[in-house]
Amino acid sequence: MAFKGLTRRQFAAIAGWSALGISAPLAGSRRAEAAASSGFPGGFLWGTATSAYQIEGAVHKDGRGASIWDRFAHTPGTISDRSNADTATDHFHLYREDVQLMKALGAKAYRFSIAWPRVFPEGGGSPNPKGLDFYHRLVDELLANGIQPFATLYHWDLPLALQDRFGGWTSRDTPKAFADYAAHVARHLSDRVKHFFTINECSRLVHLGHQYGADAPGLKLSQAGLNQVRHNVALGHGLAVQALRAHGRAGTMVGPAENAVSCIPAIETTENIRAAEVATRELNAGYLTVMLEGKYTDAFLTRAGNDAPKFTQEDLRIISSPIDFVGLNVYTPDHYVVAADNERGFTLAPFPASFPHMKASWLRPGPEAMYWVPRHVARLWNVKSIYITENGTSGSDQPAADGTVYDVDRIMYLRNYLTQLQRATSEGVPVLGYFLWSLMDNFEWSDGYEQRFGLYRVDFETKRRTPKLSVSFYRETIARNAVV
Ligand code: PNW
Repeated sequence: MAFKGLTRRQFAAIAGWSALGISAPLAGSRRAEAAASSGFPGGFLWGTATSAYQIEGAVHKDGRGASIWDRFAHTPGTISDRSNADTATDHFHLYREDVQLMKALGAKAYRFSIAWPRVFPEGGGSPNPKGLDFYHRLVDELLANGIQPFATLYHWDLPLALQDRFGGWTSRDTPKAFADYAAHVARHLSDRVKHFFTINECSRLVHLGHQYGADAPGLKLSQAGLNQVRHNVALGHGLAVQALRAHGRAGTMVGPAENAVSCIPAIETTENIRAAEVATRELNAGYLTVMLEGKYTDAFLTRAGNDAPKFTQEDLRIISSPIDFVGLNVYTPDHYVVAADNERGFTLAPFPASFPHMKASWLRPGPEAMYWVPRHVARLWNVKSIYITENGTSGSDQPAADGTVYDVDRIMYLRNYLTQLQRATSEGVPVLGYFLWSLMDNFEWSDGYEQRFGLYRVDFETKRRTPKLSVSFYRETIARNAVV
């Protein structure tokens, strides 16, 4: 045959496969077909995600007001490395360079958040005339580089004035102020921003901020107080959906970006799958369930008893205002099994002490979450459009002797989660895009700068960004539209 006498390596080199890292025996036409059919759907949207307080810095620039995170981070004992995000990555000044980092990945979408205290320094009242200037510049720069902007309205940086005046999310005045802010953003940005997320992770802001005191505003409320905060946050989501519809241009699309309690079957049997699905609905009762069903589940209200939130039927109607998509942040799942003697129909299989974790001890990898969570959401609530709004991991990310950060732990993590996402899309689960958390290392809340989640390493002294090895992994994945 024609290629007789060539070694496999020479053959592969001629065929151009070695440049792709494909070894010759696998590169036959059957393999190519398999790769094509196991890739992501055409038009799948690849992106990265960040949030305002974690990257922007410039906290006193152009009339920005203080947020609850400014005060929290400056309170001794709150941040493990005693840092704050006054300058962070200085993205406020370096955004052009950062858009080029996205472009170098081949990413076509970017999820960022708008800092409410830049826009309304006092939370409400008169908007700051310069409040949206930075976002106008950022959005224009993204569009000029072929990157679609996806804006989150609230990623936890509540204007401090609202906390001091009303008690923040403990009061129904905050959801109302949030709707006014959403309306203002819609009027000014929806000519160019088509996709908005309302609130990032209602669940974490409720629990870490108001139950455990580990996030701003650092409260430890009673069960009744906590249930009311959860309800007020959901109400804020619904009011913002309505404000975006009322004030946004035609074609404005909106949804939540929720870190759903991620329930996966410990073993993929029909019974356990059902248990995990029931658990998904029940354990997200105060978040996605009420948003998508317009009611709290009976079990949720029974368990809450006298501590149940106070609400009206009108509230439920607002909370369940129709949305265009569901955004899901996917990190650590919980494993469930069915239990015959348990009337709830599901039992949590707790993590044994030996379960592995990534650099952050809370991040226990469960790649299957990337298959099961969107699948549960699509099936339980007949959701037709889903975005994975966050997924990623921190790592130690120290440069090797040659200067490269060989973050093979992150690559392993991403490869496994994306393989499960590919499993989902190939079965028709309607996931339209994926935003990797995060573009670059940033201020990781109460972990300060000790947890690095970026594809690009940031030297926080010089603000210099350098690609980690995972940049190459993600770029290849995007280019092939398939897991590498
Ligand atoms: C998200 N969990 O938080 C946030 O949206 C980001 O701001 C944050 O930087 C990122 O994930 C990494 O932490 C989460 O325990 C924190 O499953 C904890 C969990 C999930 C998300």
